[in-house]
Amino acid sequence: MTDCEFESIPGVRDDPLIRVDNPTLPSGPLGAVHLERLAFRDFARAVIGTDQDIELRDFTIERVATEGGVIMTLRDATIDGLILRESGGLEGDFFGLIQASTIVARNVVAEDNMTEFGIFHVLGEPNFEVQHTFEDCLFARNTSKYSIIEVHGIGSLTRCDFIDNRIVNISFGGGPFVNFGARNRRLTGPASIADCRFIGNSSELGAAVVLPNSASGASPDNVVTITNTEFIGNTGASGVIEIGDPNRARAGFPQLARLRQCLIVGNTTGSGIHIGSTRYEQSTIAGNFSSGLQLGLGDAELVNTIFVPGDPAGTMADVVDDDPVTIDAMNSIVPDAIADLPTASDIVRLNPLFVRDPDDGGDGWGDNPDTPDVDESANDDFGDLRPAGNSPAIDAGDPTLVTVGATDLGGLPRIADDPGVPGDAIDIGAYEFQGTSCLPDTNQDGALTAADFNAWILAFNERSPLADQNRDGAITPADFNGWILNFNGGC
Ligand SMILES: [Ca+2]
Ligand SMILES: [Ca+2]
Ligand SMILES: [Ca+2]
Ligand SMILES: [Ca+2]
Repeated sequence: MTDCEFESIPGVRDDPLIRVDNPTLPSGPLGAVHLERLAFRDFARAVIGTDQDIELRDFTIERVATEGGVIMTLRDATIDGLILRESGGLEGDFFGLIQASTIVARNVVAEDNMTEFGIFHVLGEPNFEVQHTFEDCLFARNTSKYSIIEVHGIGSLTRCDFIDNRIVNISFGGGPFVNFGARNRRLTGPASIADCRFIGNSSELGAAVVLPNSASGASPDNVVTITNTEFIGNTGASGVIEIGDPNRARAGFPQLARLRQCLIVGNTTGSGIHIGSTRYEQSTIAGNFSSGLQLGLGDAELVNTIFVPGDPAGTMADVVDDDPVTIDAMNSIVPDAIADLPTASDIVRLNPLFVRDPDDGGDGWGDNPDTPDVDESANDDFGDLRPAGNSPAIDAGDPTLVTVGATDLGGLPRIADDPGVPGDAIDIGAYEFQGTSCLPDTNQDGALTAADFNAWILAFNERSPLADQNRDGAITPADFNGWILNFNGGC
């Protein structure tokens, strides 16, 4: 069926508008229901119900007020081009708006919907032979009792944005925005998330991503890889990213997640990044509020990563959970002295000198629902976490981590030498500095004058990274000679 529009005033009926049943199920041959360029507006029942595979292309569904699913198949769904708006209801019994056994979805826009079990919900028992794929999707301002996407197999999520969605479940471990796993068994398969953004979402459990598993469940292959992805201003009672559990991590599954070139800023959670065991590469983590842990449940390894512990700095319980957890760090910047971190020489304990620091305005991130008269999000500034000129992050990373031709989180060249600082390595953090530093210009006015001498003394006394003229990651009297050398060398 192609090129049709269906419009109606709202009415109540049980059957879907399009229903295709194969009476020979389950043994008979199955065909696919192929539907292309169809639009459905203003109905009060499901649009499609079938026991066969469905292939949808260029679909529009608006204001379909069913409390069950909108598109339902017992078999596989392949979707390319779907606009789904202002549809659904919160009281459907165990229905996602789109339900299938296997889902491949591309070019989806889902906005302002309400649903009990999310926008995409996979039926049935976990099957790790099956891959569910989501590419080029936008999920904005949806309200759901459980995850926006819930799959029970291998999940891959590429170029998908989740913005200002709200998950209202408060009872048990459903997840907010991507839940690759079986909710009841708390089992998860391997997953990859790349080039995605999670911004301003809120949930009772993990604020952005929940991938549960258990000691009895998953295989050692179920490492989660999150690449080139931003987590900004999300709110959750538990972690902003919630993966695994610490007991499994410590019992021989040393690495449950690898975060590569990610940005995590301005999130408010009860337990930070809540992952059994994590390797952070080339990432920038700053300005997050956590009343508990900040970096993880299990071991955390930092490589080429900037980690600025967030508020409340004075009362922050831990960076990671208790022993036997360890943190290893290489070529990383962690400005504050933190008990959990080893005093390895390759951790730079200086301010990373971002272009602009994140700032919650002093009243926290996001709008506090307990103060309806005040919008505390109005003064939120998530900053600009690229390195500024003279940043200790510049050319200080381990160059073996990236391949030539790679780009940074902003899409700019990752291999970019700053001729103004020693070395030609890549930078620490998610972004690569593209300009030229002038180290002796300590007052940052673009000129080398006598005033830079007084500015160096001030920087030295304040332990500003601008004082580190010999670029050894520490501020010592030797930097005085370093400044003179650099000044005489000019810029
Ligand atoms: Ca604020
Ligand atoms: Ca560089
Ligand atoms: Ca100057
Ligand atoms: Ca120094």
